[in-house]
Amino acid sequence: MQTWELRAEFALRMSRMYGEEVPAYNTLVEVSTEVNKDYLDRLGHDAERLGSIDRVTAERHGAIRVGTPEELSNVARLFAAFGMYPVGFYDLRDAAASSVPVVSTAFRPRDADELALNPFRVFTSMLTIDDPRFFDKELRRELWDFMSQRELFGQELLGLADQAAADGGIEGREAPRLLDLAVESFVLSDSPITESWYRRLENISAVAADIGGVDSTHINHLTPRVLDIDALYQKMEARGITMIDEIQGPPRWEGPDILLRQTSFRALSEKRVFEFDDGTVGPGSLKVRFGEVEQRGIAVTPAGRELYDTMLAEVDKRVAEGGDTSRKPEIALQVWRENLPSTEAGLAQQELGYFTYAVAEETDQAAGLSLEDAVSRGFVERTPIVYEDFLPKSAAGIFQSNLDGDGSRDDTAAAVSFDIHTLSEIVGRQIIEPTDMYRKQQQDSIDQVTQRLGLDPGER
Ligand code: OOG
Ligand code: NI
Repeated sequence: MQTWELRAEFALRMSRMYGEEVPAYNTLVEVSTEVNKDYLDRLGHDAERLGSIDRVTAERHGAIRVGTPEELSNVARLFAAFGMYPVGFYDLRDAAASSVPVVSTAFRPRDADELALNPFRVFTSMLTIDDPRFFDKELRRELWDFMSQRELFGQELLGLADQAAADGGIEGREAPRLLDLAVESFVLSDSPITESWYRRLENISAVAADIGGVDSTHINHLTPRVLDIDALYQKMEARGITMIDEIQGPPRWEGPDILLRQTSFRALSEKRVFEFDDGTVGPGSLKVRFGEVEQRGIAVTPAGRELYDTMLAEVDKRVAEGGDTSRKPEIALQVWRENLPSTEAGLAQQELGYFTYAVAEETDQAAGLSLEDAVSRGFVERTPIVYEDFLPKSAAGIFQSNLDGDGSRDDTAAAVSFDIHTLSEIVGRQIIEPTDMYRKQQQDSIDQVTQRLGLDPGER
């Protein structure tokens, strides 16, 4: 099996496993498929502007959480077997109002053709044990002790993964073995959780307890992609599944969708086994795993991203001034209309969004034209580049909306600093800055059409 086939099969098996563990996930997938089909029926060919219906229907992202640099570097070894590499750095410690002591990256395919074959990605967070804002000296020592005793991925699995990564695939019976072991490592464990230890961590942060309070890791959620998240939201509520209050990210509006919109349903109670202080072992329950859905839009340039962040801040400001949070979608719509171009052409011309360009008509009449003129005269076709990554503020919102308590954070202590470089060292590979990839993809396509049609290279 080639790398991409392994990735597709891994995504499929993870989906099957998670559907057995959390049946509400299957409902979400069912409704998503319905929504996508309706959307396609309604819009026809235009529905596939941001990805073919086959890709979108199969598309998932997962989320996992690990505890130490060593565990994170093993995740990187494992996912390399599936052609998934670290992209983007997210520091959720400050993005969240409640206590979320993690830094994250996403493992995903990097090239457009690999994404088209199968775009499976996994948002991966690592506990920041040494951050004194969350954990005091004693607890840091205990956390390190606890973590050093557990093994999330066995040597056989890592060995097979290394081999698959080095060879660009794996032969014969080693493929199902690799996949079995890989999926198994994300199954919810039924070994007893030490209750007092779990609760101690939970008082500080539910996320810390989910990571450091148990002796294995598990998939936290798997997220299908929909083409119309508002329709999905309504359909889920109509089925009696309560969604979180808001859709994270950009609002619904009539112009081009940028970046990423996400929503989720609250974590469900799941049976777990506990070991209590008196030595007895018995059943209990935890609420940590939830269902999430996403709608992807156009990737934005650094200027576009700055505008997005400014618009979000402006929305928050106006909502706070008005004092009525239920008006947020309406206010956001207003802010979007005031600030964002209402067409793809506008996004491209103001260099706010990323696009690829292709020759639509072989002609010598395009010689000497600017790229924009060649587009408007129909010689060149412009296609949006889909945003393949995540948003820290939305991610924090997703984490947060699923926590029962806020936990605690001592803001007087100094943070331990992390950035894309320190996390790259931990991961054992250079984490790529998403913008670098989008920019290159756009530029390569511009260079190609410019050369083929003899456009004026100096003019946009
Ligand atoms: C990850 C939360 C972030 C997203 O889609 O932004 C996330 C987690 O809960 O572990 O999945
Ligand atoms: Ni997610």
